[in-house]
Amino acid sequence: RWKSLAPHDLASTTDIEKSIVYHTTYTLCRHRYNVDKTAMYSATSHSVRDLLLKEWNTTQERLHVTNPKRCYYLSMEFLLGRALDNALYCLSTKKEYAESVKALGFSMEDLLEEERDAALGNGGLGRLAACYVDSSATLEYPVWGYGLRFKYGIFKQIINNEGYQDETPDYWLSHGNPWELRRDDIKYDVQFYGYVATKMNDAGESRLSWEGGEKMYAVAYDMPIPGYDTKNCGNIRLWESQPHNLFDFGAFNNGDYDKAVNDQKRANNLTAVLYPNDNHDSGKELRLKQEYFWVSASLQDIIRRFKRSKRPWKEFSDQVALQLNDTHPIMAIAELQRLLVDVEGLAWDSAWDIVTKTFAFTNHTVLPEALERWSVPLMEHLLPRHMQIIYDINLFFLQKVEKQFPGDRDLLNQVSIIEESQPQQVRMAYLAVVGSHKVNGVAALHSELVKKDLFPAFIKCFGPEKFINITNGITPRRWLYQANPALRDIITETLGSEKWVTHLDELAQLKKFADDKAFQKKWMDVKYRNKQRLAKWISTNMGIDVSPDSLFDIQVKRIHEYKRQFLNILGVIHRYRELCEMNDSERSKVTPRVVIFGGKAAPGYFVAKLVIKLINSVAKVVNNDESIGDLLKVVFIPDYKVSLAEIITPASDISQHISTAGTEASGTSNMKFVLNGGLILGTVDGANIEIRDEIGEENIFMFGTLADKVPDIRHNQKFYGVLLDANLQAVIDLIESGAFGDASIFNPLIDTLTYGGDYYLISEDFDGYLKKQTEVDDTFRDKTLWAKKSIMCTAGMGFFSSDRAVREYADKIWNLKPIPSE
Ligand code: 26V
Repeated sequence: RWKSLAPHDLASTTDIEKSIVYHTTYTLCRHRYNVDKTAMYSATSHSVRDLLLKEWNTTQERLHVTNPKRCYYLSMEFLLGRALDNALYCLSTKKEYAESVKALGFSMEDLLEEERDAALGNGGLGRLAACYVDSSATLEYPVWGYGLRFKYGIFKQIINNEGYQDETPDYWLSHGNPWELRRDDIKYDVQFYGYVATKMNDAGESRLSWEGGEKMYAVAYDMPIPGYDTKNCGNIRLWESQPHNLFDFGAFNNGDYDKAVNDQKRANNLTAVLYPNDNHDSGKELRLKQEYFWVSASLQDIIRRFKRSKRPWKEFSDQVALQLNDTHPIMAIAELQRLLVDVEGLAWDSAWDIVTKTFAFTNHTVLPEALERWSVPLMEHLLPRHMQIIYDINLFFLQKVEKQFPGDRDLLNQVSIIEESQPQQVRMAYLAVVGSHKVNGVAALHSELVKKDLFPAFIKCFGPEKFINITNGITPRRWLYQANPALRDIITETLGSEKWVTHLDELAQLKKFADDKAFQKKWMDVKYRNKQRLAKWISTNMGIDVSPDSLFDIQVKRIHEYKRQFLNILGVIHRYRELCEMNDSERSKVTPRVVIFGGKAAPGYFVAKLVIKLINSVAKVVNNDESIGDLLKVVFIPDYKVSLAEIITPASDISQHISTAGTEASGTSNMKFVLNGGLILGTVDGANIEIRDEIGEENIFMFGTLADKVPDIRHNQKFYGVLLDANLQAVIDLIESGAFGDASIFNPLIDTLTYGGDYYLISEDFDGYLKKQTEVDDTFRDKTLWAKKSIMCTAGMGFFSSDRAVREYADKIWNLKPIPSE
């Protein structure tokens, strides 16, 4: 009976229209005269969600029956962006929905713009997680993401009249969220504070037990993740904190109303906001609470599922793989050990064997300030039993090391999970290495630095095989198919099929058209239209007119000193200086340029915020200098986010990825730009290196100090000071002359070049940077050559699909097989 009543597929446009009207009436309770764009977006999304939930259910049923090994991707951040367009493509029903929406009096393009970004992440790390769940769903791997349902995502950035960044909260759920499903029946207790007691278990043995303290509920919200060209549907389960006692009646009756709602307030705060730091640890108690809350709820959920299979504990790691996305979920290692020993009654060694076979750790940064450390007193206070467990993990590990390398006290200090500082600190990355069976970096160079600079002593203990590389990837669905429909269509037309969408290596076939004049023209026409689209956005939203005939030079990413947006804007000032000194005939030979910036600075990162101010001050002067006209424009696009990236990425001629060598672990926007036929101006860092190897060094502009030379240069600067490059000195002089407004405000920024050394090597790399920029200008004037390079860029990007990356994780770490949907 159930089978015959199963919901149907919305095969015809009439069915779709009916379903949309159904949702306006019964989900939104709107009369047909009262349906605006927002309501129509919502009803359409609910209709599409129905289709997804159907796939979700059949996927879960299939997994329930086959009960395969599953992988859980533990990530504090999932930077998903918008869902509707992606879902329509995955369900291959965009055309039908667009027609239906049109028949009801709306345009699909308008509706897509109504959706708020799900911005539950800071930058690359969170967006990577989003790409990986997309690929897992598409490849039919049984993978779920686990994270937190923040009420406020990454803040909204506003550029105020003075050109500074202001932040406002991102209350992304204000109009409801059709893409999530609250599961009131999936709810766990999470405990904090309290003390450790000795108790007898049923077998009469004494066990340590965590007692007292505070409890909160974790309630599950599911977000279906559609796969492309498959009936498989993935899932992200996000936890929301809720008060344990909805209301303290005792306190209320005593007239203490504040206390009565206290629990509620504390619980509501816990998952309220995403920490907006990127690559910087803040060490705040609330953050540690978030981390533990999330891993505790996730592990309870995972263990409940495992127990349903009635298998013995020793088979846990045959059934479960847990991937730790950076150090943020590392408490899961201590928590699983606690659950197995204290609650399930396993012996320490058997439990530890399970733990280390289950976890694997991805490191995403070597910057020391980004590596999490938690003070021992804080951890003892918040998680007393876990602190004991970490001490024991450390003790047993150090005993093993001592046995292996007797008397090597230096080595013991180097690998100790506890740092002997005042107060002592728990080094979370060390706990991750000791508690995992594999540790991976995210690009070839980075994985080498992880071994050489972060964990050299651990190589001695564990051998090198534990440390591997899996180069990042991006999903071609969102970052080409969806963001660049015009390019998608000519690729499909040229290759004769859409196979490339799930087999990105197919793009290599474009190489044979790289010299084809007609194809080049088509190709560059698409680029031009994408530049027009961005120019229109800039004009409409910012009132700045830029010409799509200019070279579009784009740097969009979080604002951070190591990413060197400062170098970029100093280069812009140099260009402006040169233009000012040219006569008309010289100017007529100049390649016109639009330099576009975008990205958020962490609210407490003073120097990064000053870089934004400098960019906007320079933009104001340059853009209003009539003698310069179209030869140079500077634009800072406010509130850079995933949905804006989808417009920006297809529109670059050049994008800049110019971190000091050895600092950018991988970068992923570099891949997105090149996939869309944009060339890179970059340093020999992160994934730039592998991109060069894949597309050919003649198709990328590279400059700058190599990573292995950086430490010596820094060392020498400390001794001899920094002698600024002459062109850089002239640029600084211009800023200090007041050419861009009150110069004194920029002093702290300029000081970073000289006082205590130029840590990010801006002066050292300045000359090489300017020379490459000149080469870019010259090359861009040769339209045929540029078109060829642009085609070769896209054609060489097969390797950087997140499909390839996820397969590598599944084969080298998770030991996971796809579960076909048909
Ligand atoms: C650390 C912390 C410390 C606690 C407060 C919040 C917070 C947030 C983020 C981080 C570490 C972030 C590391 C990170 O985002 N790495 C980036 O990962 C990308 C994906 O692998 C990679 O492409 C970027 O190069 C890398 O910077």
